[in-house]
Amino acid sequence: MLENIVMEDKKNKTDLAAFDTQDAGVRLNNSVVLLVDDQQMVAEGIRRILMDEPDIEFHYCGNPKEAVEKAIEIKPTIILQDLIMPEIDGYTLVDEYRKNELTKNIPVIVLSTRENPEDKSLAFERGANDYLVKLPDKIELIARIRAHSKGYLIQVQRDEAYRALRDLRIKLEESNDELQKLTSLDGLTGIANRRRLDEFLHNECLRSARENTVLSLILIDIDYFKPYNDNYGHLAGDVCLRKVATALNEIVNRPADLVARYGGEEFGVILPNTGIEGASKLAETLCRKIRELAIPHEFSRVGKCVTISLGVASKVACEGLMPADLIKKADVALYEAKDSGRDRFMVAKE
Ligand code: GH3
Ligand code: MG
Ligand code: MG
Repeated sequence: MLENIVMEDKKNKTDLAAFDTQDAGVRLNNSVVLLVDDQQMVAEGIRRILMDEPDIEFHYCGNPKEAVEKAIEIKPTIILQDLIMPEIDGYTLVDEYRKNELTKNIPVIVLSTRENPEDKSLAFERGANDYLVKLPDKIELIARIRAHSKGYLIQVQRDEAYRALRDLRIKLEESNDELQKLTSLDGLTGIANRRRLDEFLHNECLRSARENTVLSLILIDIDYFKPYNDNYGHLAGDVCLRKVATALNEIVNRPADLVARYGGEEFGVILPNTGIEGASKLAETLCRKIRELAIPHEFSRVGKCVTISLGVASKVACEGLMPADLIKKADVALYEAKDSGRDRFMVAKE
């Protein structure tokens, strides 16, 4: 289990490391430009401006209808967008980029022939990130491409890192839940273990005192289990323990109840909100059902099959009653059941 978590953790670290060095336009110093403009002449002009820049990769789309598709394909870090084109205008395209999950955050520089404040203001209103007049000055264009690309890539990396972290946290929570379950289960029988029983009983005692409700505990011990082990062997003993545990767990089926392995061949059943009558009735059923499993036990002095003895204790846990008191009471009752012939239950005296 722990090994799995460590492995997962290593894998996630590797995933993050792989992300750090990822290519495909996600390198902080590289810009991938997509120019969308119906005029070949403009494309040629921009291509020449950018051709000496090794960190800038240039792509051109002359058909505005294919712009979004092209952007999804080449993953630009910046889009240079012409405004006036046949059929679709530049603003409509900006809307299209923003609507698409894969292109919505890509910065867009509008390339316009007009230089009046109204046009500039409209461009920003419609979602453009920047505005340049055609054909732009070389130094200005390159500087803006780099600045916008860098900002975009930082944002992409941050989003990715957040996502990886969130996934990691979810996996860790799942592993913790799994671990929590494992630490409260008994390895041999698969039912709750002593640790879980102690914790559960402690909480239920507190609740019982708080809410003034009655709480019952049944302690169970397999009769003549030592001769069973000695004669049939330890492995057969384990199989028998598993059968008894499974049966007890199946019979006690209220969600609020707990069945746990208390020790070697001893079990505990905690019954919140259950009085002595209900607990006695259940103890009787448990005793009968285990007898009816008819697990052969030639060496029992009670009969020819495996049986159990049970001690029942019940109490409103008003202040002062500790889990140990309830256990002690149930234990005394259990030994009375043993003393008076086994294969039966006894109720603790008040
Ligand atoms: P009683 O009717 O008085 O309860 O007699 P008993 O023989 O059941 O009681 P005792 O406490 O003397 O023996 C309990 C035996 O349970 C001892 C041990 O061999 C067996 N035991 C305890 N834990 C395990 C286990 O995990 N696996 C197996 N196979 N046996 C176990
Ligand atoms: Mg015992
Ligand atoms: Mg026993």
